[in-house]
Amino acid sequence: IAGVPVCLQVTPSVYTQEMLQSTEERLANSNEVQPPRILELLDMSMTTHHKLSLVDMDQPLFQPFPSELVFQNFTPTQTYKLPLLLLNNDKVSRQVKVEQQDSEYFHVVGPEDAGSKVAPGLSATFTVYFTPQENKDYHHSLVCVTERERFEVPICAIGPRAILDFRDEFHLPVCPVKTSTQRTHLVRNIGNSEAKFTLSTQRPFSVTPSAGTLEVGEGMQVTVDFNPMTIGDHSQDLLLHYHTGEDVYIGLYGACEEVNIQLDHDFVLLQKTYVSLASVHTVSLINSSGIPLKYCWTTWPSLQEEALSLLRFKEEEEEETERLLYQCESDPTEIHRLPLLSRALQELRSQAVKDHLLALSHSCITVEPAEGEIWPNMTAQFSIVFKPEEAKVYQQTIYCDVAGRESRLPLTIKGEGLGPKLQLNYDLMDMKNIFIGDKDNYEVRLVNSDTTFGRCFSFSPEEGVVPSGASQIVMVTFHSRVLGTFSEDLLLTVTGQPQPLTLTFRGCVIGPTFHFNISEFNFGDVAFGFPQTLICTLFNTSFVPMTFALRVPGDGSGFHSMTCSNWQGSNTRDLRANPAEFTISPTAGSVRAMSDVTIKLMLCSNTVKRYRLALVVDVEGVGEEIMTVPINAR
Ligand SMILES: *[C@@H]1O[C@H](CO)[C@@H](O)[C@H](O)[C@H]1NC(C)=O
Ligand SMILES: *[C@@H]1O[C@H](CO)[C@@H](O)[C@H](O)[C@H]1NC(C)=O
Ligand SMILES: *[C@@H]1O[C@H](CO)[C@@H](O)[C@H](O)[C@H]1NC(C)=O
Ligand SMILES: CC(=O)N[C@H]1CO[C@H](CO)[C@@H](O)[C@@H]1O
Repeated sequence: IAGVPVCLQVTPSVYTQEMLQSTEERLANSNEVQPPRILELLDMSMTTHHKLSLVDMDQPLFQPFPSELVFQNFTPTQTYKLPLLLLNNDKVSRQVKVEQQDSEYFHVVGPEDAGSKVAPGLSATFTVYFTPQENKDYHHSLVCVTERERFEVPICAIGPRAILDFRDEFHLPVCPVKTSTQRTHLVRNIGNSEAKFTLSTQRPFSVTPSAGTLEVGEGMQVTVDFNPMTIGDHSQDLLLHYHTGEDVYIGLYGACEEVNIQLDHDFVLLQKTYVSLASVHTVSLINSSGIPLKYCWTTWPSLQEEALSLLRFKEEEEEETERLLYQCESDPTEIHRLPLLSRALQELRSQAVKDHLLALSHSCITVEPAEGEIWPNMTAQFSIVFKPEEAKVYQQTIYCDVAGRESRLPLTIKGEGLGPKLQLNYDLMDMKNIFIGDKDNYEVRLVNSDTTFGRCFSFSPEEGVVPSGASQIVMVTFHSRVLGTFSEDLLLTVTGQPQPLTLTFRGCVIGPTFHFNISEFNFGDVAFGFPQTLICTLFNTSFVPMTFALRVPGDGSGFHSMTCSNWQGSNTRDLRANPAEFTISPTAGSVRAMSDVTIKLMLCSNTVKRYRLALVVDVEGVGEEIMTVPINAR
């Protein structure tokens, strides 16, 4: 950028000094020599017979001095002049001239002996005149022609400039790590133009304001903040950029140290604690500093790991979003779900950020308060609350991220959860024989409680809470619809007790018991065609009602020879019908528990023969032919 001093990285004092110099002072102070820009190489055979030169091709035969002509602090309409020396760098005499360029403001006057050769090591002196019309920047360039090349010498006239009187260096107060210090400086515009500028720097420094405008003579406060995350010396440049193009660099320096703040313990052994109960232990964070310090408990050992894990979460989230988009591409009807899902993802993310702070509050070991500030001369007390959910050993390391300490302070916590000491008052119940369909109730006394399920067992209550030292009666009901022996383990699950308690029930499910008051039906000799009836009683000796059916297998299945008076008729109707000869009353029925029923069995013989049959009893739900009673007749 035109007008920028040759040395680009200037400090405020160098800039101020340069800007306040007169054109002559500036010239007197500029001693840097830079090779000019070569515009064109010429054919030397046209101009000279010394076609060889010792000067490198990337350098012109003549070196201009100064390398750049700078006019500054000028007044319009006055004329200023600067000498331009062109030094012959070659070992032979060479010619040089300055091409006259059209310019209202710049004018070059050559030496008296213009056109003659310049001896090696000597220089031709030109004078450049500058007559400005306004107080502003001017740019121009002179073109010098030697026997070998044309090169350019820039001229610039620096108009009014703003100058902010920054110091060259800002030294910030020593800062405890992860805290911040600041320094404010009043800067004034001591230049002769309005200042429009920007200020920028890099961490751990920051600056306010980041941009501003200052009229000539006005001042404003500029504050530099120092917020180091690591101990040691820190330095950065504060870049002041003027809208006229100049950059000025101000050095920022700060030292960062740790303060004496620590936990009173780095290991805590908690009391053994019963599941569902809580124990509390206190740890202290002891200050030794005179400033308030912020702290926060976390499960991440370092900022790096924290950042990594959040990054990983973010990646997962992006993958999920990509998956959804892909899904929407393949199934456009899914698109309406997208806003919904992205909202769900957002919630998930904010939850993750929350978890980062409250990570501890979800676990069995919590710290309260999880974040806050310790005031000077105070000790922060933290309650480590241990609420085990299982009977096991818990061990966890948590970290206190506190300002004033670079690394997070670890605290290892160990605790043991104790399960409830629950006992059953018996662990085996022999139920012996149980009638099918019967309901049996048993009382289980538990010295603390909770329950589980068995196939035919039901419980009351199914679950509950047993205060320590108390007992709870659990009613176990057994109701079976199938026969057979069984041995069933009932498991009692106790919250916090790793192994369930086992209570074994065993027994045998049997059918109803019953009997008749006779051992056989003996009709003896019966007359053909004359009905004869025997009466007996069916006793139910069980505690459940019984539904029965009675029949005589082998009896005729055809038309019933009900009465002997009908006999002749029926005989003539169907002799080959093989009619039923036995009539049972009732053929089926139900006997209440501990009850009886009277059974009538009538034989109306239809054949001349000896009867050796039986009355059989079927019992519903149990089986057929559970009992047989022999029938004899002739
Ligand atoms: C920090 O707090 C403790 C406890 O209140 C106090 O004894 C100590 O003096 C404080 N530290 C300093 C440096 O004042
Ligand atoms: C801390 O305590 C010390 C001793 O009691 C006292 O001299 C000092 O002023 C206190 N500092 C603050 C910031 O309160
Ligand atoms: C069986 O019971 C029936 C009806 O109650 C009765 O008539 C009969 O005498 C009883 N028989 C015997 C052997 O007790
Ligand atoms: C074994 C038993 O108690 N059986 C009973 C069946 O029912 C009759 C009638 O009520 C009783 O007399 C029996 O004692």
